Amino acid sequence: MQSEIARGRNVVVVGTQWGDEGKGKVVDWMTDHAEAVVRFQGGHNAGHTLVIKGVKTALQLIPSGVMREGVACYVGNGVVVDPTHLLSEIERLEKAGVDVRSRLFISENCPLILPFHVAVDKAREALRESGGSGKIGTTGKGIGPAYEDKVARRALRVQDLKHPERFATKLKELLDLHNTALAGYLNSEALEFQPIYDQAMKMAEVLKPMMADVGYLLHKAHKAGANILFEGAQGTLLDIDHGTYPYVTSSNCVAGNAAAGAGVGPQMLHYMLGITKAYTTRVGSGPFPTELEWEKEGTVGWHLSTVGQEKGTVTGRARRCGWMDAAALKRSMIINGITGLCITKLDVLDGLPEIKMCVGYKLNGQTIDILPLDGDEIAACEPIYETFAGWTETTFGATSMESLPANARAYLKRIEAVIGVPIDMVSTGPDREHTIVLR
Ligand code: 2SA
Ligand code: MG
Repeated sequence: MQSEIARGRNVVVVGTQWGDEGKGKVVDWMTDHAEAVVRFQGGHNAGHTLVIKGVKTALQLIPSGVMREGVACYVGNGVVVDPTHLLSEIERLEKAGVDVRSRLFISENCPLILPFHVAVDKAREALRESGGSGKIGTTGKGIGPAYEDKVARRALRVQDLKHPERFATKLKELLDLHNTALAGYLNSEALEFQPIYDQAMKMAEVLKPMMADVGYLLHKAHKAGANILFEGAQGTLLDIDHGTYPYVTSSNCVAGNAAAGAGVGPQMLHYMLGITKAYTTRVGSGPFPTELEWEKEGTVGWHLSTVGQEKGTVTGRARRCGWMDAAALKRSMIINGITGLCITKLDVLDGLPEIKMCVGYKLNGQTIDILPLDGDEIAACEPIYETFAGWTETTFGATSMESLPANARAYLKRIEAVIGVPIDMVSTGPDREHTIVLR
């Protein structure tokens, strides 16, 4: 919340569904009152779209605070960094006139994503598909394999770029390991050491001025009174522990990880802002109880997909669409300890004759009121819906609750009642100005 930030509270912004809830817009909007924005997990699999005065900017690795002059941007240790991608994102922003390097700080502890991670990610997906187990539908950016190396304690990290010999030794070992898999059961090509090494050393020179002890810098900024925003990527249902495993990403997307992934103590997290789309989308495979038919013209799903422009920011893949799932959100509220909600893309529901919200499920003849933990059970869940009358008026760009149609207000009230968390903010369009602030 902007007012929370104004009162000197640090805010953690997390997605409460399967990502693409509109976190980027909200973070950008809140940076009006923040001095720092920090990413704490994920990598350039994230796609945060910002629209400022009608101009669209897509960010992947760089925190959404970068679009506000003077805001410091931190990439915490929990983020996996592809240096090639990072440099191209910096260049793209600089070409658009945004000053990046002087205020971007990258943790020396970030694990690196290197070319073999991308090769392994893609080859594994191909194998899963041909093997019949079905692919995860990853973004193909090497995220999973990079996190695996981190957990296996053999990752190359940003700090290794400062030590050419150490980098070479570790790279040789790691490349050997991955090449064995690539040229073996992954039916792919082995990669060569020299080009990867040379490229990394070239990039090291450019990255060195941005390498930092991010946790300590954040601690000092906090002590000096700075307001800090922790910017989550993906969403709670894609969390490696709490999501719809194995159809998840490889990091913890929940608010609790903001501290560990940024390198600060949990006492620095004051307000957990959950971002929730007024309906649900999911990109990639995996169970999705409220999914509608969305590829057929004229259907409600088609409406959500086209009016909502539901396409992956990174991969351009069409996102699957469905009704809001308040029973899944309930779990999200609990795991994240959500203080307040921001409902986004309400305007996409404009013009639908009726709107549905899932409030529980039928599973094996029983009624349950929260998303189960077992993926197969989630897939077997039959949603129990409440139905609401829609509205014909436009809500696009609304800036006050009073200006919303009564039916839209009733829908929002019911969301609060079912999931037990107050709505503190509503986003009614992609621009900074398209925002209703309630607290
Ligand atoms: P990965 O690449 O290993 O993280 O993929 C694993 C699963 O996580 C999902 N995932 C995402 N879901 C929604 N949005 C994401 N970012 C992009 C966007 C995605 C895109 O903002 O649109 O452009 O396709 C994101 N990143 C990862 C992914 O679909 C897999 O289900
Ligand atoms: Mg996105």
